[in-house]
Amino acid sequence: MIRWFRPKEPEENEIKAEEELAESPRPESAKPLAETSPQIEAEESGKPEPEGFPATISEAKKGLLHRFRERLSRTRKTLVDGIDLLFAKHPFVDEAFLEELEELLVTADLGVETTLNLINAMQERVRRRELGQVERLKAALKAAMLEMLQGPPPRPISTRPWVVLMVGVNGVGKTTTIAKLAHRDRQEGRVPLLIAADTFRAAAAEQLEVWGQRVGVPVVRQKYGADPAAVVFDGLSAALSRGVDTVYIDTAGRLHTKVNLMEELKKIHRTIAKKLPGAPHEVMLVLDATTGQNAIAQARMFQEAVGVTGIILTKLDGTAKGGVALAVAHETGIPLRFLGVGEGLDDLKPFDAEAFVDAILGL
Ligand SMILES: Nc1nc2c(ncn2[C@@H]2O[C@H](COP(=O)(O)OP(=O)(O)O)[C@@H](O)[C@H]2O)c(=O)[nH]1
Ligand SMILES: [Mg+2]
Repeated sequence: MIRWFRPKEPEENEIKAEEELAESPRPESAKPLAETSPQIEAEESGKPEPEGFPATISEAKKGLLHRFRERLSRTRKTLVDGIDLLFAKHPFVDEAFLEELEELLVTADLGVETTLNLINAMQERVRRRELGQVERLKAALKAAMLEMLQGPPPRPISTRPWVVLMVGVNGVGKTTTIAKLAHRDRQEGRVPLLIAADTFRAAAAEQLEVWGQRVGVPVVRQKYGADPAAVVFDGLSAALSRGVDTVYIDTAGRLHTKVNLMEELKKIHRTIAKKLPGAPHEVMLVLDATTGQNAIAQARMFQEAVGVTGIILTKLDGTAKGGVALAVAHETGIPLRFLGVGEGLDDLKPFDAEAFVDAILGL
């Protein structure tokens, strides 16, 4: 069953969707849309950018960055207040200081292995007495953290349809994150389609449908209890015939039947590859930051079963456990792709190592 959801203003969005699919230049008749977009206006008129226009864009970016930092405030508070306290207690950054810093990093859920790695990176500089001030210590921590977060850049969306298989245990935010990704696609001019392959819970497909309605994208589903691989097969047929740009496949995450879940995911994976050679283009593992170190165990389990290519860490808002991002990246070697910082459609941020480290260290 395919349900096509119309966005609130069907006409305008429909024009947009057609345009987004077409590779030919924007038709004249579509001009009304351009009038609402300062960027298109500036390009089409050939006039120099109006004064103040770049400021508007950077203002918007600043606003987003500000919100991102706000959402990470609990992790930042733990680290920054903790570091300040260490400086108040110790006259020098020495071994005793580092021992306490180690404890602090573990408290912010960086995990033992990742913490030790960071502390080792700092030790040499302590010997050279390079870290006497709080700003220097933070700069050294930042450099060591950035090194840990180095990974391959995300694969650009290079083929149509670009198929993303979303995996993760129950409650981590898979369905919500799919809605956020679809919303992002629409904003960037791509046409997504969603497949409800979590047929295990009756409410799961409905939840995806509600999101589909809200975002204005089609959702392919079957009845409760259907074979998820069959739903995926149907969904991909619809995606191909419709010529959409991106496909997000929502899957079940019940953990108490771990073996079955992994077998089911493998079967879904095989079905996708058979139907569309080269797909899935991303296997995206969703992890909940509030679960702390358990997230790493989950990553290993899914990695073994279906070969994860990217991680989305959710619920970084309102937790002091944001350091788990470093542990996950460092201990699994799987690159972080996006961070979830709230329940709203706009609360998903592409992972930017520097912005993240600055936000948690208060730089
Ligand atoms: N605070 C917060 N809540 C989130 C975030 N992502 C998802 N959630 C919430 O987590 C709950 C479970 O999400 P859901 O998408 O149903 O998880 P699923 O079982 O993996 O599909 C929902 O209440 C979401 O609103 C996030 O980044 N921040
Ligand atoms: Mg779900």
